[in-house]
Amino acid sequence: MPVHIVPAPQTLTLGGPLSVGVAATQVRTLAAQLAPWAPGAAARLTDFLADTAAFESPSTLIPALIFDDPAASQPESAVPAHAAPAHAAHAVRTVNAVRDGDLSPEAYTLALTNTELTLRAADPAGALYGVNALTQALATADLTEFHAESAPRYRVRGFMLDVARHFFGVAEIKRVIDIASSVNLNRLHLHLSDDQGWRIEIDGRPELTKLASANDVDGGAGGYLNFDDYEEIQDYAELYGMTVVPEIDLPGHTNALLVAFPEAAPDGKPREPYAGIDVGFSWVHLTADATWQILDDVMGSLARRTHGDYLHIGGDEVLKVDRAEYETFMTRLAGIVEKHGKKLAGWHEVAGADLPAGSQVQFWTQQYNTDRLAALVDVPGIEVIASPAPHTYLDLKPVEDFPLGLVWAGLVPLRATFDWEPSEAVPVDGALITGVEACLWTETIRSIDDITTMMLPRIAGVASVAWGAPRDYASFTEALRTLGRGWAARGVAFYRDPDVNWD
Ligand code: TNX
Repeated sequence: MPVHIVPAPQTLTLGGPLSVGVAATQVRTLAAQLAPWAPGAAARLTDFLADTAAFESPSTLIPALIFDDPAASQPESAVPAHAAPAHAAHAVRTVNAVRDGDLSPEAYTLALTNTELTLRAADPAGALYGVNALTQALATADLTEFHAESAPRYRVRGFMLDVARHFFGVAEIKRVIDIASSVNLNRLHLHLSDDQGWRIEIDGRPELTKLASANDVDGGAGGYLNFDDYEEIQDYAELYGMTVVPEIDLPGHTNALLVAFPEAAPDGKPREPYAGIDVGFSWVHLTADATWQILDDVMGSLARRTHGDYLHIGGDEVLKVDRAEYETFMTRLAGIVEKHGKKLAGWHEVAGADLPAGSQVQFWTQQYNTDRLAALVDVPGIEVIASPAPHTYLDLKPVEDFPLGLVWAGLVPLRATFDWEPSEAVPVDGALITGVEACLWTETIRSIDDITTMMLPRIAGVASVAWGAPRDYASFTEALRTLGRGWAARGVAFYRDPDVNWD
């Protein structure tokens, strides 16, 4: 079997049979070469070694890796040949990680021959993606010599996690970052507020977390990210090449906000915590001073504490508000985001408001409010992020009788996440599309196992489209088969989609 990698590189040239392997000491050497300029790539290699050393039968799972005593860092000549499978008794002669300014941002090349292993990248992200490819290649049965050249099609490659319907904290979010960054995604969009709960500490507005976070869809304990948590998540995400985009959903999906601040409600009346999964029943008073003082504080706090350029202001499913009043509200909110020095992202209903250059409109469904999308082509500097539900909503069931997930936009089996073209699935001029994002809403998702079951393997399909990987479904499912062995060995829950020949 030749090499199968997800997301697949645009160019993959296969050479002759491989008579060598890569020794664990050499992986450590590679990590040491990467550490000064690509710490995330180095960390991923170190984790990979620690992980695989703990496997029950490491040389079956990672056939091209020659194991040695992890405690000793010996010269490669001292690598004990008996630890290696027959075809890889000898280690490759040299390993090189090269920072190569001629490559484009986030691109990598990776070559393994009978004499050398060479990884090239211009930046830390490219190095990480090269490492992602390397760890998959080493796990391939009957690996051959190969040379891979790869660069992303879309600049924005995202994953959204809803921590509002069910709360997930630092530990779970880090696991999500591990998975998303392993398929070369570079944006983590956190849905931080909804009817059921408010999930982020805000300077000067302690009521939000004190009064409106201790609830979830099941009426459970909920929770929120404090300032330190948020910082820790951003730092971890950045190490692995991901930027956090925080979302505060406005003006709808705001029951929790109104629990904390009834003065921002259209009728000024107190609200109870909400544990159901209906949408469209809540919105803030669109013009009251109380509303705008709160929103200025919220956006200001979030802007100061967010490392990335974007704040996501939601804007979806505001079903009972007059369209013109909604657009006036969104235009004013865009001004507040701009005042606090950030760019705006919003669900596609925000098309129609006055959006500054650089704003990102996130398309999610053909079912609502698509009439203003075609006109986006006339908005200077506007960008579109493609999240069409039938292809990217990982909270939708993959098959009818699945225990988790929703079905409102149909089923999303593995193939639907891989086999689609953004410029066809989104009703805008394809030239406006700068990104693709997978979304995991958590109405029915209650644990990290639920999260990984919905992400794996389907996130690899969306990531392949975002990367612009060649459309070879057979190679894709072969790569997943190899990855699946690793998930099983690590005890990671995943869905065994019938399209993959899982072991
Ligand atoms: C639609 S997508 C929503 C969410 C739900 C999701 C469930 C979007 C912008 N709004 O409120 O959680 O469907 O799939």
